[in-house]
Amino acid sequence: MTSVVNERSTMEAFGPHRAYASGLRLASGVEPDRVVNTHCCFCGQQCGIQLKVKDNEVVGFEPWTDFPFNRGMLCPKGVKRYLQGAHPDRLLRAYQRDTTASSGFAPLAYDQAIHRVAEAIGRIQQAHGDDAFAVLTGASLTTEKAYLVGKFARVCLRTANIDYNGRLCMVSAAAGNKKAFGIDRAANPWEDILPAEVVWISGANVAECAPITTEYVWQARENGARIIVVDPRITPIARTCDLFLPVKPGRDVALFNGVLHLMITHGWVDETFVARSTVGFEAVAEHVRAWTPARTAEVTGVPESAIRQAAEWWGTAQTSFLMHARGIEHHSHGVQNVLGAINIVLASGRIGRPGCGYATITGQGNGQGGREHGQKCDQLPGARDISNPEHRAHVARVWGVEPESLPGAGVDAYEIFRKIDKGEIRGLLSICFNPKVSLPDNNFITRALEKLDFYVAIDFFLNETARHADVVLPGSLHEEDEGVVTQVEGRVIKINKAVECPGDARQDWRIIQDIAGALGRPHGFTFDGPRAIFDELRAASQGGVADYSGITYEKIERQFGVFWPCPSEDHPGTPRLFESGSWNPVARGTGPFYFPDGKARFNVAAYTPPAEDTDADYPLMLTTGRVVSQFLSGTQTRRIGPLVDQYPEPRIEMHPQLADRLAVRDGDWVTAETRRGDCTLRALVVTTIRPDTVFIPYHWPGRKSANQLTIAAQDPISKIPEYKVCAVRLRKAAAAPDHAVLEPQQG
Ligand SMILES: Nc1nc2c(c(=O)[nH]1)N[C@H]1C(S)=C(S)[C@@H](COP(=O)(O)OP(=O)(O)OC[C@H]3O[C@@H](n4cnc5c(=O)[nH]c(N)nc54)[C@H](O)[C@@H]3O)O[C@H]1N2
Ligand SMILES: Nc1nc2c(c(=O)[nH]1)N[C@H]1C(S)=C(S)[C@@H](COP(=O)(O)OP(=O)(O)OC[C@H]3O[C@@H](n4cnc5c(=O)[nH]c(N)nc54)[C@H](O)[C@@H]3O)O[C@H]1N2
Ligand code: SF4
Ligand SMILES: [Mo]
Repeated sequence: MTSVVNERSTMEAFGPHRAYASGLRLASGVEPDRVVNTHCCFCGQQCGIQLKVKDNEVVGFEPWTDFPFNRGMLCPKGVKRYLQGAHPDRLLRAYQRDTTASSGFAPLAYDQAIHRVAEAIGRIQQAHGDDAFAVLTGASLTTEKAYLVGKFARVCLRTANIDYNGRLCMVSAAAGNKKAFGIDRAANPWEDILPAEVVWISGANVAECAPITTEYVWQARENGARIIVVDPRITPIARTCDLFLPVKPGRDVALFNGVLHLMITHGWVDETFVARSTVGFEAVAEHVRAWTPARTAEVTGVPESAIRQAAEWWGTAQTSFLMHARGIEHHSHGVQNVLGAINIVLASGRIGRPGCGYATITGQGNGQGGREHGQKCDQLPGARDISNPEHRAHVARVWGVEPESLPGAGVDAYEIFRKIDKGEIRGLLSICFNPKVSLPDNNFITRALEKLDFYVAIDFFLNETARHADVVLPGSLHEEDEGVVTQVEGRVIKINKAVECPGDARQDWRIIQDIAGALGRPHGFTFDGPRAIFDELRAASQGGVADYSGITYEKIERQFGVFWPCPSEDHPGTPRLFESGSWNPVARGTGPFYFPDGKARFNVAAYTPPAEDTDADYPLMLTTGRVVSQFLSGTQTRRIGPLVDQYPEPRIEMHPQLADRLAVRDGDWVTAETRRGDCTLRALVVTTIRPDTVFIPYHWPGRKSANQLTIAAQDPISKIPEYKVCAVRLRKAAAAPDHAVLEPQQG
């Protein structure tokens, strides 16, 4: 099914967006009734923002200068985020699939829709078993919602098959951090960036994707720090760095191993720290012996002199901060890349002190909190392990069920689609996820969606995946509910409600509870609001690594957030992990790391080439990612006119040398082709990318979707997809593609 609920209003969003933006009811200068302190609904920076509200409508914003992380600063998305609520595409009713209706959907009373969902779940589970119904969720949800959906899957549906969109995002970093430190959280608050002598940034387009972090990096530079950036593209942050390493996509672990090799040969390893606080160094030292500068340069494509310079700056610094993001994590060996990064941090001994830090940059708004409390297929609240009997017993006690009744680990989000394809999973509930756009090789995802016996989607817009649904339930916008999220530093903060849900739309947690009620299994799903859910979550997380038990809504307001772990109400929270003496529920040895002996682990980080390397047929590397004005699958930001204006359509970024070889000029139509599919877009010719690599942002659906091209290879440990490298070939397109007709003129 390709039609949409509201064809005309969708056209308004994608077509004449300038008219939409200027014809808005929300003219600036409207006097608000009140102002609500809350946070931006988009990325993991979770900037503090004040929403101006008039008559149950968000009409604008003001900077919230007191909030310490961003001190009033916002990026273009934060400035325009208030516009989405009034969009005519907002789902105000429930709908059901109806092939006789011109839109493909017919409205349905909310209660009837809930009963249809419950009836379908019952029917599918009875015929095919509990695991035949799967749940896909998202890390833009508040922690309360994420917790509730995890509990709903395990206790109400009794299905093992729940997973979330953080599978596409944070899982390589999480797996690497757990292997090395026993905990998965940014090790330091961002203020620790400021006194660092060296800031190392690998695979993170900081200025476009973590915009506030740029300010911290620049302040460190003002203080004299040297900035090292590793990326196949000279991103905006790289334009102001001291050393740029233009790595070939998919080779970062080789680079880290090469740096460690030089640290060892030059005596730049902190041997006291290594001996006292770590285990496993010898095996890693042995492994990196082979990573000579010459071999490292050959594999990574980075000049040997630059590798030596980076190793020297890193090796001899007194303070430092290393950060990375999806550029090194979105790989079939993403966990190895992360372990390679952690190895050079541990060898330096610079962690757990002011100015000495390490972090993976969280992506989604609640990318951190959303991966701690049970929407991951192998996890229970408190970052507990679903296959650990003690962990199961604790959570079962809080939930008032028998531990044996809890299902075991399910499969990852992509595997859920493979099981749908094979007919093993017959029904699906999705909330806060748009896999038809965001999963790799997405023509396969589309085919799988059409095989489902029953699919229900909960969203506030009819996203591209939801267009395949049998029932669509109208969920809540960020500003229509309260709850906590955990931002990039590990700081738990509070989203405050600004307006009521319009029409038949409901807060997501109510919808989940309504389904549980209609299934006749309301036990544990009768909360009267997020606060009550949070109180149970605190108990469920108590004693776990991600211990939230001492966090209260009031304490968050008082302290501008509370860093977890926070084991009791009189505990202030833990801004900096791995400080000696800090509270730690796991370590019983002398060190501060989250293993029983208190020591961190070095892990051998092995290099393997990308799953699909270049060859004569597909001679170039394709990498994908983001632009500043668009967010994820674009469901929200493609409906905000001024953001669409900034970057109206995806383009294929390529170097002039490559463009010359193809006889392509900037703005020409170019077809990119991989073994999965093809995609025709305009060229963006820039000198800031490796000549052997092309880049496409992925925020668009259909024939403009980069994920028609990407490969569904996954990391064997984290199961993250390899979005950041596959083999591609390009040719100048003979004609403009069909989708060009609907597009605004360039310029
Ligand atoms: N504007 C905007 N901001 C966002 C988002 C958004 O959609 N739009 N999404 C949020 C989310 S969920 C996430 S996960 C983060 C993502 O934040 P980032 O990870 O910073 O963003 P990406 O564009 O995915 O990729 C980062 C960089 O990796 C580089 N890269 C590609 N391949 C490699 C490689 O093999 N090695 C190295 N070293 N670098 C490589 C790319 O050139 C790119 O500059 O952003 C968050 N913030
Ligand atoms: N090629 C390529 N693909 C990628 C990536 C890449 O770099 N390259 N990056 C990957 C990464 S890091 C990520 S995080 C994923 C993201 O991929 P997705 O999670 O699929 O993308 P979103 O756009 O966040 O989709 C979330 C949906 O949730 C809805 N939503 C948001 N907030 C709420 C809420 O509070 N309640 C409800 N009910 N719905 C809500 C939105 O309207 C949207 O429809 O994409 C991945 N895909
Ligand atoms: S998108 Fe991220 S950086 Fe931009 S305002 Fe929102 S939270 Fe801040
Ligand atoms: Mo992400």
